[in-house]
Amino acid sequence: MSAAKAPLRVAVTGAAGQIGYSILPRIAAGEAFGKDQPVILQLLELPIDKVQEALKGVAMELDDCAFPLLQGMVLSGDPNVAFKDADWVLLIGSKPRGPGMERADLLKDNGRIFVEQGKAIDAVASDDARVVVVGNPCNTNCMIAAAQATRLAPERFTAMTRLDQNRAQTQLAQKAGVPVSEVDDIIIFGNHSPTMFADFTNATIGGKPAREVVGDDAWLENEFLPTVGKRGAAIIAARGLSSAASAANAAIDHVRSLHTPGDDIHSIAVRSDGSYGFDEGVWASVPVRTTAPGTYEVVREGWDHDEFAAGKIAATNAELVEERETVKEMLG
Ligand code: NAX
Repeated sequence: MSAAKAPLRVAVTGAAGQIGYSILPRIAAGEAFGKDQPVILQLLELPIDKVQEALKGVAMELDDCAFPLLQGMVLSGDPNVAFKDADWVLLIGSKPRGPGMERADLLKDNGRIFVEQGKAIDAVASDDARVVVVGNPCNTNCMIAAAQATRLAPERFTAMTRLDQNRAQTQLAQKAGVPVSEVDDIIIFGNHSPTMFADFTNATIGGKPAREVVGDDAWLENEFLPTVGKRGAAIIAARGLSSAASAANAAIDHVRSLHTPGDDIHSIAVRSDGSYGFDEGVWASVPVRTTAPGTYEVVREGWDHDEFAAGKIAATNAELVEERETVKEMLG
């Protein structure tokens, strides 16, 4: 029998929030890192008594699940404690956009959180740490955190667009009347915002071009794209709360895909090297393949873009460049 694996230290911020509540039991059950990989959860929440008390309640429930892989928990209001020696850091916690709040204000408010947390990652996380940003605006927050953590290569910082990919996959499957497993190569390009481009032009359904199977370009351009891009708002309108179970599920998919080398191609926002026309240095979603646990390569072959697709990519790139400009004082 092989020796038991050493536990991975997994830090999660916003651990008493909606997504935290959905994701923690799944990590502890082995869904992200494997059924033979023990974990220690290092949970960060705001240093406010009521919130820390709620975090204790979450930890009590995790205890009550008696997960064999859960080898310990650290609860803290201090990122320098929660990120200590962390192998993976999931940055989920951030401030929600309030009524009447401008996107630029949200960028700046949340940007400050990611400056502080990026510094703490730089100071105390494992040399081999991987950082996944879910808290919005996640692409630019990821850029801010990476800018502070110069000890770690920026390629170790990724942001989540997997929920958008999953949403797009289901919309195409439902339109074609096939199971989701028939839909392949649907990749999100650009920002996690309504400007994202869910690239139906290269997707396939049952091995055939999605465009050919759907046979309705007007639907793809005028209904499919806005449905995927504005799905978060539609969930809020219907549920009265933002997506949580599906967001946690997508974060599990993101981490599992990034932790598991293989031929699968998935959407992740990574530091742009200029591929697909994105400005170098913004965090843009592109197709990636995992080459070693936590390490990816951008897939460059196979995704050709016509004029329509190139226009969509240019628009989402322009938004990412503008966001970078808005937070430029946080990047030093
Ligand atoms: P909640 O408001 O339920 O939970 C957020 C938690 O973060 C709260 O418990 C809060 O106390 C905590 N928090 C705030 N500032 C913190 C800090 N500085 N350090 C540690 N904890 C802090 O939000 P939830 O629904 O869990 O969503 C979390 C984030 O995910 C939001 O920013 C949201 O916009 C973002 N999302 C991102 C998605 C994506 O696809 N990338 C989709 C889902 C979600 O909307």
